[in-house]
Order: sequence, then C-alpha cells, then structure tokens
Amino acid sequence: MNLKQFLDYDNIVIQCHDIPDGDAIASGFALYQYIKFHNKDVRLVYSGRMEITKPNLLLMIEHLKIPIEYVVELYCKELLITVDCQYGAGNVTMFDAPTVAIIDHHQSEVKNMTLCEIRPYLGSCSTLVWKMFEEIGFDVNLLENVPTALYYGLYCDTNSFAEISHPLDKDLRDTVKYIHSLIKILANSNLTLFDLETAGVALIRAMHNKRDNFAIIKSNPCDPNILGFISDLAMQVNTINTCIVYSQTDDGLKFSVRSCIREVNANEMASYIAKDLGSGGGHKEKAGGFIFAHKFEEKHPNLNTEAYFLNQIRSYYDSFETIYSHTHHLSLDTLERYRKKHIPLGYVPSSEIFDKNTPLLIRTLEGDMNIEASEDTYIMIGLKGEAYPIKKEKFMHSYKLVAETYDLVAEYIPRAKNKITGDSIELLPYAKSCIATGDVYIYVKQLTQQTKVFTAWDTETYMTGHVGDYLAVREDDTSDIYILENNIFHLTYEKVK
Ligand SMILES: [Mn+2]
Repeated sequence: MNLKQFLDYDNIVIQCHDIPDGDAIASGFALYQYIKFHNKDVRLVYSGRMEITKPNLLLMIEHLKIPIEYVVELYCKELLITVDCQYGAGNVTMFDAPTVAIIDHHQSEVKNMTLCEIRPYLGSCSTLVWKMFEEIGFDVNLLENVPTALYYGLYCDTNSFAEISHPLDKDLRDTVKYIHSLIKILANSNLTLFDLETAGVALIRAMHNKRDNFAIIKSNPCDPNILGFISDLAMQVNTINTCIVYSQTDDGLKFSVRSCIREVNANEMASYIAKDLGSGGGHKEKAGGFIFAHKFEEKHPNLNTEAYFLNQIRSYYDSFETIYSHTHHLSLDTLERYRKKHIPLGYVPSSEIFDKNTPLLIRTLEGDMNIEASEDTYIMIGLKGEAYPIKKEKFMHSYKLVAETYDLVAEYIPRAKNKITGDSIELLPYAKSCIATGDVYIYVKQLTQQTKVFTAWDTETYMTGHVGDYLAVREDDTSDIYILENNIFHLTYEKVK
C-alpha cells in the first residue's frame, strides 16, 4: 500500500487506538496533515474508556496544535484508517465504515485486507508513516509540526530511544528536523507525583540475586516508561549488573531490561525472557518486552510471575558459553575444514568514501559497528546485507576483484555514517564486486550451545551464535574466531575432503 491511495477518497477519518500514546497520536497526526495538505476532508479521533490525561501527551497536543478529538460515536462516510493498531483488534473501539485501512507496527492480527501496511519489525508507527512518505517521495518537512511529532512518537515507543533496534528507526531519529526545545519539555513531563510514588514503592521491593548480580523488581501497574525510569535507578547499585522491572497490564506483563556488562546485551536477555510468550528487544544496554497473559497462563498455570522471571533469568545465564578470541585456544583437530565458495560479494575500501581516520558507524540489519576509515580497512558486504571490516592485506589475499557491477537486494542496505559530521550514506553505490580466490579456508564446529564470541575486531561487543550456527576460525589466523549464521555458512562455504 502507498499513501497516495488515500487521496482517492474525499472523506477520511483517522483513528488512534484507545488510550492513545505518543506514537499513535504522532502517526495519526502525520497522516492527518498529509491528507489535509491535499485538501481533503479529514478528522483525527480516538475512543475508548477514557480521555487522555498523561501530562506529556496533553502538552504534545497543545504545542503541536494536534486537532485530535475524543469520540464515543463515529460516522464515517468513506474511509477509516486505524493507526498504531488494527481495525477489529481489542485495543481499538470498532466503528462502521465503508472502507477500512490499517497502518501499524504490531504483530499482524488481520487477514485479507487490501489497504493494509503492517511492519512489525519497526520500533514505532511513526517510523512506518515517515518511511511511507519517503517511499512516495513526499518531503515530510512540508507538513507543519509533523517532523517533531514523528520524532516524539518514536521517542515514546522506544523508551526514550533506549530500546531502538531497527536501522530505519535510527534513520528517523538521526535525520528528521525536530524542535529540540519542545522535545526537551515533553521528555521532562512524563511523571505525575503519583508515578514518582509508584517508583518508590517498587524500589523498596527489589529482589537481588547474588550469583549473577541481577535484580528483579515488580511494580504496581503503571505507564511503561515508569518501568524504564525504575530500572535506570536500580542499575546505579554497584552489585546490580542487569535488572528487570515489570508490571501487570490488562492483557499481560510489560517489562524493562537493563545491562551494564559487555557479556549480556539487554535486548538479547529481553527476547529470551519473552520467548514463546510474547516479544522482547531493544538495545545493548536498555531493552524491553511484553508477555501475553493468555500465553503465560496456558504454559505456566501454577507459576507466579516473580518465580517465572527468576527462573528465566537464571536459565538465561546458564544458556550460553563465552569465548574471548584473544585468549581462547581452539584445537583444530576437533573441527572440520571448509573452503569459501566463489560467490560475488561486495566490498568498499573505507578510505574511498571517507577521509583517513574518520570514525565511522556502519549500520546493518544486525546492528551498528564502529570502525575508523583507513587505507588498510575494507568493508565487506555479505549476501544478506551484513557488513564487516577486513584488513586490506587479508582482503587482497582472500579475494580477487571482478568487473561486474555489484547489486544487493536486502531488507536494509547497509549505511556508513561519519561520526564527526553526521553525514550518512548508503554503501551500495560505492560497492564493487569481488570473488574469493578459493584459498580461504576455515575450520568450523556446529554449535550445540548458544555461544558469545568477543572477536579480535571488537572486544566490547559479542557476536551471538545459536544452536545450529557455526563457530569458525581462519586457517591462516587462528586467533580470528567468529560466528557464522547457519544459512549464511551453507551459502558461502563448501566442505573440503
Ligand atoms: Mn506504537
């Protein structure tokens, strides 16, 4: 679906979910301004049990002049668009409409809708609307107050950007022109005095685990961003390395996760905690997630929530092995020898796109990576858009350059950002093709346990290998230990007799 399709209608109502949050209001407002810009009749509404009371949202509506209306009944003449939610779902009041469209970033609950755009991998619906503007070549800056609204929508849905994970979310955050002073006011109007008391009560009940130095804190029901506030405070304690703060909502458990040690990424721990019961994700140090009540009851009918979180975190800590490349010794005779196949890959000499010594942030679907541009550093681009640095000497030894143009189709094309100027470019236009010379040999072992590897390249960030992935080491450099994802391994390597 693209946004121009809405312009076929003259009468449009945009509906946010009940008890709208900053993201629903922002994405609804952005669509409202776009449709208004094209001189159509448009309304922005929400319904449900109660009207908005949160201080930050009231300020947002006032300062950005958002004409959102609270309704209990609705007459929709032509088109109804639900944003940040799906028509027919439990969190949005259902009104009759001749035609319905959906724009959302939650797990899909609807089928067979023609006007429907759902991208559950995005951190906010604001990101989705922003991306849809970009896809039709519409400049979002033409719409008054919309850039600031979208920025704040993403800010709200990702716990102040702390739990941001998809590169498109980061692109919105880094490129949109927002009003800084207003965001600062909104960001500092989150709590009521009652919320402050809720945080205090929760902190008194903190449970601390000595073996792994984590804390579990149950809070009374509260707004999700209070959970982040409580966990940030708990993390200040010297014996707390990771923590989880959670509270009950109408349909499940909302939780926030923090980590300050390099061996545990908070996003990974969040996804482990929610495994099979919901979803979790975010950032290395800050993450969050949700567990559905009905799934929890079905799987753990006799378990209380404290016990569940305690078991899950303990079993998370027991679930992985950690390898520090520079001190680890792998004995090659227990491993199998493989050769790299002759498939064209992309590469970009870092000094051809940025000046020497420029600190760069390479953004890929798998995450951000920090390197420095130099004549000696090349960036390789893999089959799925994964990118990684390689020393020129090693590159020259392992690949030969080929004339064909390099092309890549992937969910996200890797980008490089100059950390000094903030300029960000797609790597694809600069990429050239190369083919392995055939004398790249590695030794591998299939993993039977989750393994975290601190590579020689980056001693601060681990690569995670899951059961079925491969632990690999280069024949010509046995300190270069890393992880190869199962299907990438099979696509790129072949066994040697
Ligand atoms: Mn949202």
